[in-house]
Amino acid sequence: TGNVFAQSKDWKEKSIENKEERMQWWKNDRFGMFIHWGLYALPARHEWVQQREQIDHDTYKKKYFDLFNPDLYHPEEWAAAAKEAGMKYVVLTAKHHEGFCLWDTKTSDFNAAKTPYGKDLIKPFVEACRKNDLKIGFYFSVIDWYHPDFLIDNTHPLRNSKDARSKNKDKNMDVFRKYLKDQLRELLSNYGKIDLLFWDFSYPGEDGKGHQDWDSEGLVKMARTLQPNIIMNDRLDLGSDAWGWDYKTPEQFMPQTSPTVNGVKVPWETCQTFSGSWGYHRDENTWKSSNQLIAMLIEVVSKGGNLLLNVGPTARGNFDDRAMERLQEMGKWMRLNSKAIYGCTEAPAGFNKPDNSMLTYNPKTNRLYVHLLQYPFKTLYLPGFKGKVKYAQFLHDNSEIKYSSRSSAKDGEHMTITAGENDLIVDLPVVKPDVQ
Ligand code: JFZ
Repeated sequence: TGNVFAQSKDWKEKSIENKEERMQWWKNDRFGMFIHWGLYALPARHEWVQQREQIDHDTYKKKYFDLFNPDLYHPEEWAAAAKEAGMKYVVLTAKHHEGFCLWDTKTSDFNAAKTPYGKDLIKPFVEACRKNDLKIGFYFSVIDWYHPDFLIDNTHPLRNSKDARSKNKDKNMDVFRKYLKDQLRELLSNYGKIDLLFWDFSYPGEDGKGHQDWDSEGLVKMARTLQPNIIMNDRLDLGSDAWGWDYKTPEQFMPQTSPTVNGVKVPWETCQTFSGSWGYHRDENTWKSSNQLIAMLIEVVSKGGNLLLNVGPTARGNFDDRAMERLQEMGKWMRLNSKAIYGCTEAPAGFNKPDNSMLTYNPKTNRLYVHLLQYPFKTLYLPGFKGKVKYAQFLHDNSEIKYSSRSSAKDGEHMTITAGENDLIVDLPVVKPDVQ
């Protein structure tokens, strides 16, 4: 059976039509975990270390591939940590720019099964996520420093080698494009349902690479064919073509307001790190505090976006304590406050936020959440409040909070309060409840 008309439709058209529906879970869930894991966990000084230090492939392989043996790799622990933090999806680097594949691929020997570890790392990861009801995403780098047909440009470890550059003329990017497709086919055929693809990344221009170099259109078409409901980010250089991506991914960057394309707000996600680099970095001393990370999550949702927060597992395969501590703190906050995150988005136009606060809003339940970044003394003003309030309460214990508005106050009430005509006046306890 099936709708013959629908089946005969152009895949691009179908992909645009289904977008709203396939994006539902993602727009609801709001909070996911990014995992950057590869050979760069061994040097432990940034995932671009091979490029930064201009290390040739053989040296890189001898030092790191030949020693890769993550004896503490238990993806159930990763999944449990994500779940406890309140995250709903996990995106793992199946392959980063270094070209090392975490799965047992037929396309290359530069993969986990050929290291001393000797096994596919993706399969147990996928199983652990499914067991924990986490949606599954693969990050896939179209930049590949390992493949011999990848034309050397400025993103490459050998960018300054005249000898290496001179070999560009003998390279065939057709072979490379086929390689990408063969890898994608494996990833999207051998591990069951995959919910999300994070493409990374295009840099069109002189000495750059863009959609023609990757055959982005062919990649998207293949993904849609193998996994009809998969959702994808926007890093394949497909411009504003609506079939080419589902959401925007500003990088370690908090937009002032929701990003737009042709004047229309689009789904967006900011990916962020704990400490700056994405791969495990032993000596980085720039870790954000748990409170900063919680505020970041609130801010993202208050602007209608998603947060993909990154962990870089160590070369042994575990999350280090600094990461675990932050995930646990976020989980603690989420246990009491996740209602103000899941299913929420920015407040409707006309709702102004009080000083030192952020607003999130659930359009289904029609609830407005006021996040007090700094607890005010006794009185909270919601200026020019447009809504009608039925009830106000704290989120952590559902205890009632009294409120009034000037228009409802009788003469003489609120004598000492100077409030605008429609301001909502909320009476908070002087002592801040002892929760985050
Ligand atoms: C890329 C990677 O190079 C990096 O290692 C990490 O994986 C990150 C998530 O993605 O970095 C980017 C990609 C895109 C932009 C900036 C950094 N961008 O569009 O500005």
